[in-house]
Amino acid sequence: HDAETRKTILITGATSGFGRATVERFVAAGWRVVACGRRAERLQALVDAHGAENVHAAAFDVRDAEAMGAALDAIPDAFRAIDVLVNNAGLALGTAPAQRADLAQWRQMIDTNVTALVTLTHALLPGLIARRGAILNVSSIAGSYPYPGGNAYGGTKAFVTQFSLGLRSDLHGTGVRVTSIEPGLAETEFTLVRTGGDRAASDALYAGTRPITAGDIAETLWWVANLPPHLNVNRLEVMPVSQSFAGFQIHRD
Ligand code: NDP
Ligand code: 8X3
Repeated sequence: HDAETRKTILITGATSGFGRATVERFVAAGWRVVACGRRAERLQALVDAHGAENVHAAAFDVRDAEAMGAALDAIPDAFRAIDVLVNNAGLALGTAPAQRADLAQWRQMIDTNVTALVTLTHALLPGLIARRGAILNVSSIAGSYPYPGGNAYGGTKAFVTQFSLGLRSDLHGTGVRVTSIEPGLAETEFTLVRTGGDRAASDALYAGTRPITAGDIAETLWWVANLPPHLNVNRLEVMPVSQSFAGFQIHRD
């Protein structure tokens, strides 16, 4: 791959699930990748597997704005011209109804899925505009369809989707593309995290369902990022065939 024509992508949440699969997909196609996440040893494993000329590890907690700024400042020159930002780091915590939910978990979801996402986007926007780049935000079907126990998580993802559409309006004429990717049931570490490490609960959710895989979403992000420059996918909702809609609940006295 010619050094002058190689593109660079920054991916948050690169230590697991969608993010890690997306690192693999873009590296395989010759892109430079800035891989972000808290678990530094997992980022180092990506560097070891693909080479320091292809992957730069940026280990930081996205909720820590100072750490984020320091990590961005420390990006080596070869990786600084970021063409695509994938805002993927995120989590759900808990499935309890709002009246029994843990406020600290709500705040962690908002800090991670919303505040960190806008902070990183704000920091990278000038460069993305200069390069006519792209922003790919990982939202969720939970932002469009409420379900019991989805409360604050769904709220954060509704924000991600609407923020993405608003970015499109503001970036009108800049050539910057913005997409809200809205996956449904996908097997990653998502449910392990949501349940506080309950492997049996995670396995039970996905059992027999043929869920979306991390590779499926990596391939989707690859497709969106590599469309001809005159095309923008505004929103993209993806479900496994095994998932669909059902009705409202009705309370009777
Ligand atoms: P995983 O749990 O497998 O991956 C989540 C990633 O987010 C990890 O790499 C984790 O890295 C990173 N992350 C979480 N908190 C922080 C933090 N404070 N600072 C830095 N990085 C953080 O789940 P998925 O791959 O499924 O999730 C990726 C995105 O997809 C999320 O935004 C999720 O909401 C969304 N999504 C998931 C669906 C699913 O069913 N799986 C469906 C729809 C959307 P580390 O822990 O190393 O920091
Ligand atoms: C993850 C999908 O339906 O579990 O965002 O909330 S769902």
